[in-house]
Amino acid sequence: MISYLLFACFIGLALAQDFKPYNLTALNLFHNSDFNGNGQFDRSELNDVFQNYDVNYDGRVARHEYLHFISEPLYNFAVILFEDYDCAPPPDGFIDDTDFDVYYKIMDENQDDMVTSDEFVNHWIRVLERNEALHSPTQTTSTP
Ligand SMILES: [Ca+2]
Ligand SMILES: [Ca+2]
Ligand SMILES: [Ca+2]
Repeated sequence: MISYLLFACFIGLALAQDFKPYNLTALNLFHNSDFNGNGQFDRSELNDVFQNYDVNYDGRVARHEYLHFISEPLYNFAVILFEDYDCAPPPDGFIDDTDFDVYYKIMDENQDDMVTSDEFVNHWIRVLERNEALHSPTQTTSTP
């Protein structure tokens, strides 16, 4: 099975264009993450998304494994995203099933144990808006 990397999708989109409009970016991300095509983001698909980051196959994704895939323009955004994913207290620098359980609940707005496409999209719009300064292409360090 061909797994798509959550962030590889992001990077592909970033290279092609801005993340805006966020709703379209989030919808693209949903389609690339809905592996079984049932129109919902299943809990198991959260594992699928991160599977390819787990370079040494120990069932968890270390910070360096995750950041290894991220190139410079989005590095700072990726650092924040990793902290978001490492959400089961206490943060331990690894993303594993305990973190996925918590993160899935965060995405699941109405708490019915299923993340719909709308919930997925709304979640990612919020994430993109919250971190706009970290991924906006208008951010430059050049001086006039
Ligand atoms: Ca699905
Ligand atoms: Ca963790
Ligand atoms: Ca739900």
